[in-house]
Amino acid sequence: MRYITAGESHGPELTAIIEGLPAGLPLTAEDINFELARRQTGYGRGGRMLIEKDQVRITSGIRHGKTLGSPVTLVVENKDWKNWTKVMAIEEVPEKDRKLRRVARPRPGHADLVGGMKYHHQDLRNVLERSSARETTMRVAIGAIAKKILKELGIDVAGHVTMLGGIKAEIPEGLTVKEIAERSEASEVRVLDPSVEEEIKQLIDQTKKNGDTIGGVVEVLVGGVPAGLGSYVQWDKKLDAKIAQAVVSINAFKGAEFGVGFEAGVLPGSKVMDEILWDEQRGYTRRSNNLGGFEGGMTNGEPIVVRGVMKPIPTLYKPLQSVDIDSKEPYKASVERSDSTAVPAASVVCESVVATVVANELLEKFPSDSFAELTASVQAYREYLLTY
Ligand code: EPS
Repeated sequence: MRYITAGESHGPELTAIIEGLPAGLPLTAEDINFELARRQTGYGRGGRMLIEKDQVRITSGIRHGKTLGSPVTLVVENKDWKNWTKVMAIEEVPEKDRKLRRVARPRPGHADLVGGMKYHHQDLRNVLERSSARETTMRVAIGAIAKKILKELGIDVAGHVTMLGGIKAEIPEGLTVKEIAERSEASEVRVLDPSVEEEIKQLIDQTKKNGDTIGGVVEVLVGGVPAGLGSYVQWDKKLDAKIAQAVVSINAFKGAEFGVGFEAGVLPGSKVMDEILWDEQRGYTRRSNNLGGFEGGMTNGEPIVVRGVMKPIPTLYKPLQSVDIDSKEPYKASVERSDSTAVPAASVVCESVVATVVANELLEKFPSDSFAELTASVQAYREYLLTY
C-alpha cells in the first residue's frame, strides 16, 4: 500500500491517493468522516476549526460500499477557500494582488525561512501553506481506512494524551486498548485521568491569554497485533523504526519512544526485559510490556505502545524575534491565526499514522488482492502461532 497527499491549507481542497488496498474491504465516507471529526475536536484549537467541517468525497476505488482494488482517491474541500480565492488563486493574478497576505517575516520554529531559502520563494506563504498541519487531515482520512482493515482483523487502536504543557495525566492500570480509546474519547483533552482535565484546560486558557502555545506527549496503543510483524534482518525492515518515522513525520513532532522508552537507559535489565510466559489459550505472552510490544524490530504479540512528543505550535500571538527577508532588519515574526495547542488532535493524527504503518505491514507480510484472502491468511497465521 502506498499513498500520497496533496493540498495547500487555504487552497481549494486536500487530496489523497491510496494504492494497494485489497478489493472487497467494506468502506464508506462515514467511516472516514467519523475520524475526520475526531481530529477537529480538542480544547485549545483556534478559529479555523469553526470554519471547517471536514467531509470526505471519495472519487475512485470504491463501488457499492467496497474497495475495488484500484487506487482510492479522497478529497476534502477547504471551506475557508472562499475567503482566499485571490490570495491562493491558481491562475496568474494582476500585479496589485500578488502581494496580498504575503509573508516576509518567518516564524521561528516553523518551516517558513528554510523552506523559502530552499525553494527560492520570496513569499513565505508558498511554504507555510503546505507545511501547515492542515495536511494531517488527509493522513487521518487514510488512517481511517487503515483502522478499518485493522478492526476487521481484530486489532484495536487507541490514542490519548499523557502530558500537556507539563501537566502529566496518570494512566490507570489494567485498561484494555478498547477501554483506553473510550476514556480518551470522553475527555476534551483526551486524557485518561479526569482529575487533571480542568487544570489542563485552565493552562490552555492562560497560555492563549499570554499569546503563547504549549506542546505535550501523546501515546498510541495497538492491541491484538500478531507476533512477527517487521523483521530484524535489515535496518529498514524494523517495524518500530517505521512507526518512529511515521510519528516524527507528524507536524511539530520531535521524537518517539516505545514502552518505557528513554527510561530504558536508566533502568537495569531486570526491570526492562519482559519475562516470557506460555499457556495453551494464548500461546506465548510476556509478564510485562516494558518494550512496548517490540523485540528485534518485530512485534512480540503484546500491544504496541508508542509515544510521540509535540513541540508547541510555532505561531505565537506574541511573536518572537525574526528578520524581514526583504530588508534584513530585525522584526517580530508574522502572526497567523493559530491554535494554542493541538496536542489532543495530534493524538488522533498519531493513531492514524501508526494504524497506517501497521496495516501496511500486514499487507506486506500477507500480500492479498482481496480482503477475504488477507483475513484468511492472518487467521491461519494466528493459528500457526498457537502451535509454535
Ligand atoms: C495551522 C494554522 C491554523 C490551524 C491549522 C494549522 O490554520 P489557519 O491558519 O487556517 O487558521 O488551524 O490547522 C488546520 C487548519 C487543521 O485542519 O488542523 C498551521 O499553520 O500549521
